Amino acid sequence: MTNTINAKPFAYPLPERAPALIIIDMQRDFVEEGGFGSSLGNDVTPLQKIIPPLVKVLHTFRQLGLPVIHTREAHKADLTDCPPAKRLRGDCKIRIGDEGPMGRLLIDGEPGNNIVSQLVPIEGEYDIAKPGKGAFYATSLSEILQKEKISHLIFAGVTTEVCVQSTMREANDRGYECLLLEDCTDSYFAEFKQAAIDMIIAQGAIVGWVANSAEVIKSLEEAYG
Ligand code: C5J
Repeated sequence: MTNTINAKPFAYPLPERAPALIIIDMQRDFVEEGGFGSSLGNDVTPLQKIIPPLVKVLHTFRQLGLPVIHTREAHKADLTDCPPAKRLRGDCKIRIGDEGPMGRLLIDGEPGNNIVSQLVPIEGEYDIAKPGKGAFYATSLSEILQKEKISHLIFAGVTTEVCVQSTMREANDRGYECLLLEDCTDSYFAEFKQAAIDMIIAQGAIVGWVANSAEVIKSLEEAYG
């Protein structure tokens, strides 16, 4: 019998070679006070509720020895990879590259650019710094997925309608079977999260599937444990 995950809009088939977990931008810049998210005027605290379920999913991937990829939205210190159009957009108190309470905003290597302590990558996991919203643009993600022979991607992270959805759409266009963990992704705007989820699963999973982390953990343990 083929293993599946109970998902929306219908069951997500699990491949023989296990899926990878791709955790988008769970960096302090987006989920802690004083980072890029709060510089845009957002309340970042609601996003922190996804950390406990995501820790459980990450633990399952690690226990089962399955691939894990972390991304960070990060620019070079000299900002040569940050188009002025991106840096100047937004009604910000401080902008990308400016000094904030956690170092320079969205700059690789600054304290605010670190993944939150509960989800820090360990040896053997990929940690991709990405200058765009989508994780395929100007990164080695395609090469990593091809090298690891990965066909299925399980998504988590922030924010649902920006970097998560951009990357899911890029992955979907490249032929990957994508599933979003509903309780392990969040937005500063609850209605945007819901709209992104609705768009992803519309028209018979036009971009991919959505499932709860408990269902995903149960199915992964059955299939690969
Ligand atoms: C944003 C992201 N929202 N990681 N970045 O600017 O979604």
